[in-house]
Amino acid sequence: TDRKLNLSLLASLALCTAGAQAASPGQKTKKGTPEKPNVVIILADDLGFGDIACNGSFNTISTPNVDRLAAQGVRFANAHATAATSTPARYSILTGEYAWRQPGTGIAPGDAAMIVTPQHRTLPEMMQRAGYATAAVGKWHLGLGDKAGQQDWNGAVTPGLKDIGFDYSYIMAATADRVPCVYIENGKVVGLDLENHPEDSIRVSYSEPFPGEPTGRKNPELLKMKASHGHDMAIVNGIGRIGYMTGGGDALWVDENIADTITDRAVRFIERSVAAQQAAKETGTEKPFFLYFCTNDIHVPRSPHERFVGKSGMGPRGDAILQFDWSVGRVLDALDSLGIADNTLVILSSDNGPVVDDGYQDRAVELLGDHKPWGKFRGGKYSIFEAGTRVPAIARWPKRIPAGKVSDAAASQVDWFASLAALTGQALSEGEAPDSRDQLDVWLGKDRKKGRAHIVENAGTLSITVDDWKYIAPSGGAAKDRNVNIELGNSKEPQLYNLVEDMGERNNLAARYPEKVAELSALLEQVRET
Ligand code: NG6
Ligand code: CA
Repeated sequence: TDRKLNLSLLASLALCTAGAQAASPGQKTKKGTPEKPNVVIILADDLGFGDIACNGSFNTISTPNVDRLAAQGVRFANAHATAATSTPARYSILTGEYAWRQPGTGIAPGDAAMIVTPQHRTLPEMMQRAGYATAAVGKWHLGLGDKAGQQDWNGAVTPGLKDIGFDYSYIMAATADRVPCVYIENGKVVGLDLENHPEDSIRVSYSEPFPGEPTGRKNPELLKMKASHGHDMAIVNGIGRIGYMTGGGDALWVDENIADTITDRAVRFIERSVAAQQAAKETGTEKPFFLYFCTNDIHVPRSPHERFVGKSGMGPRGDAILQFDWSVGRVLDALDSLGIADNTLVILSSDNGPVVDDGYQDRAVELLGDHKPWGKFRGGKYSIFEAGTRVPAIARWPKRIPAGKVSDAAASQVDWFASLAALTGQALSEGEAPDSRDQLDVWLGKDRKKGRAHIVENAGTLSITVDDWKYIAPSGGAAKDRNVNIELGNSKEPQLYNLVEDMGERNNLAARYPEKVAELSALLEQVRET
């Protein structure tokens, strides 16, 4: 029977991976044309499953806006990023492909060349095909330009986001802890005035310090927040960063204002899009909009605006969660006041799981108290254990999604591409979004039990989960990252967990159920090879 099961599993896998998939007809209106709601993705950074109140943390954190979204939509209990760090997780969202298929998709430096390139077929391009106006705002972390280290930060940073499907972009190149510490709007650094201040010319290096410039390593006395590990190169705004830079002048960001600045740009894009829709109504040419809004919160360095400081009782990490929630509230309020909330699909999630000390002395560990960023799961950011990729996820579309439901369906961010294609009636061509599946029923909260056939997670190794069972492939990596105090889940032995009986992944059942291990490792091999 095991062999039979094995074969039927493989057969069903073959079925669901066979060739290019035709998009399902999607949501049809009575006239038979697909519905095209506005779509807003809000992607948090490093926000853990347990970091939002509605996921069971009401006693330790307050996230009223996120909770409101959940109460008006469907909240996912088993949704996953495809990877336990940012760059690969975001790669999968935008390309519909598992990042582990492509070399060079690990955590990117701030001077990386584009990782999602103009050659890729991307989610925003597909949305443009469907007639959407598209924008990316906030954290990017997928590289810019076509040569690493060769970007012209003082001129046009190109190729850039407009070449992969975003009509408008207002981004941070990588992360807040990586240089260059400037905003880039449509390929140009914002606020750089080289005519009057040629000395502000920006230079960036990830190998050599610039002579005469202070660094976190040499000049700790200049720091307002000290590093706990790494983050000892350039000093910008009194904070040590990864990588060296000089110049920037007034274009340099102030960490305390990042949430305000980027949330503002997100809201302005929504307002502009709605104004354009109204103007185009007469001619019947109005475009829905697609906004990919990536917050900087709650990534390090956590430096929330002073109005959040001290408000969570957990120090900057908790305060940054409050700030994230505020950003969510501003977007929701904008949708309400423009009268478009009812026909806007909002999907909220996080790029990977939580980390407490990620390299700065911000007292996150000391002040954590009873708060459990990872919920009931083991591990965290960087880990192949569940907390690495099991992330908060909420979808709201009042017109179509039932309110206040919880979904246990197996869901993955890699499916946003094919599901949104199905929604908007776009066929996917051969090789487009190869790992993405039409899981629209899951993301619209109709299927709240089953979901996709399997979940593949990616950290130092790969894991695959089918129904109750999770298999982690053996690997030689470290069992624990001592700097961040996270169990990475690597082991030279195969691991098998029953996530229903043991969601904390404590009892490795691999030795007891060798057939299950064989079945799941064969399935993982099959996924690897397709
Ligand atoms: C690590 C950084 C960490 C964070 C992470 C990327 C050090 C010591 N640690 O290398 O602070 O920036 O990269 O996080 O430099 S992610 O969420 O963008 O993937
Ligand atoms: Ca992240």
